Amino acid sequence: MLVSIGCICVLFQLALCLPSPKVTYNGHKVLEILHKTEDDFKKLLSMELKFELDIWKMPKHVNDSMYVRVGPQHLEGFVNELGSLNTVVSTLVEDVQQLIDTHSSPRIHQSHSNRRAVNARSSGMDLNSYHIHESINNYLAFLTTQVLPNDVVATVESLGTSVEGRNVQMIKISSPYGAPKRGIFIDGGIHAREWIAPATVVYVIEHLAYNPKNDSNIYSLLSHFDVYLVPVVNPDGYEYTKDVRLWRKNRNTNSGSSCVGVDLNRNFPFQWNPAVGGSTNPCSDIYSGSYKGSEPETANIVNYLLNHGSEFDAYLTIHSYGQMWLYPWGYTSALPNDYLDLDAAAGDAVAAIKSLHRKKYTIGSSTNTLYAAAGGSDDFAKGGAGIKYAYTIELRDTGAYGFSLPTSLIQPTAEEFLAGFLAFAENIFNNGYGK
Ligand code: 0X9
Ligand code: ZN
Repeated sequence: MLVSIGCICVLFQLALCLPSPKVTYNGHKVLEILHKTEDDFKKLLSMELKFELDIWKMPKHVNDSMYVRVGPQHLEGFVNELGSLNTVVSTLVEDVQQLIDTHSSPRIHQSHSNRRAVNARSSGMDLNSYHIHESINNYLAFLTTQVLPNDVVATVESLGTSVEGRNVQMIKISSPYGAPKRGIFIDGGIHAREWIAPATVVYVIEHLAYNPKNDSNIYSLLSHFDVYLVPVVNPDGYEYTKDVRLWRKNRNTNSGSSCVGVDLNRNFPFQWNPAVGGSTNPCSDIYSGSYKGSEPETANIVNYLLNHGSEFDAYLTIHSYGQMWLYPWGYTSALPNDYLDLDAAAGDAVAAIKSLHRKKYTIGSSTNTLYAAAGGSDDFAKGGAGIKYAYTIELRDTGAYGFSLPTSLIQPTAEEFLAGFLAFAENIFNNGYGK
């Protein structure tokens, strides 16, 4: 009996307690596929589950390129089936694992003790590395204990927990002068593998808190708005990418399926519809969930925005990659009534981005610029929570490194985003928003 209990424990541990084995992508290729007809595109999409395709970039129209990761076990079958369609196929990435190994550094755990080198204009947080979730939360807590320059105040609030019980923390950065002010909400890390998103939010937090370059635009931002930032919306997925680098969804179990996870950016409860750019299949990377707003990580943001949306003028959700500044709607090709306001503010943002490192960001509604996908957080922020200026920002790059953006590119990517954000905030302030 004792032996069998022991066995059960071992089995239990194997199933639930041991760290998941590392997944590698040896022999996985990213193919660039050009299709000639809408019908061929539909057939291509219908192959997603059969060949376990991971779509890295959707085409905007016929003859635009689609990037697809495919494993070695499916390569031949997939390419054969493509042969029956009218497509042009070329190889974009020869070996995905090599790309990951060459360009992506592991995330680091930076404790308080190695943040000792703080001075009046820095917390000592390493802004040139990717950090694990715990380090990011510790960093937020640390900021609340600091006396910050310009009387800036940092406060932290938990928006709730994830499926696996991690705390989803939000930090508010504000200047006490002229309070109360209108808010701007920024989040990152809805998609687990987009590491540059949390890294960029951390960069923005550090710069708003300490203003290390004594930037008058930051000073003016904080005299017009309070800024609320959530660096990691999907902490379970983010942690899981330590072992499965290209994981996108959260880590919820799905009843009746052995496949794990929901795409949080298909799960938001505004015009939720798996048939529009999502999926009803739990094994899909774009699974929309079993009902709208089903996921705790979605509910954390939804509840906060429903309770506080009327205090916010803007919602910015940071993703990667593609270099785009997108506004609603994602569920339809129709445009919001006030889209010209959103377009103009995005225009100022991308102009500021370009002037820093010459990087071009595309502007437009997400359906018309990228693809239709219902249940996104941006659509919810605007349509569900009534926040006027709602955007998805797809950071660098345009595909050379994709999700494996080297650490040397964190700083330029984040600093150009910050420049864009400051120009954006100035635009909306000049249009009568904010304080
Ligand atoms: O597909 C997405 O969720 C976003 N792109 S990503 O490559 N980061 O996955 C774009 C979302 C745009 N917004 C909506 N469709 N609502
Ligand atoms: Zn994303």
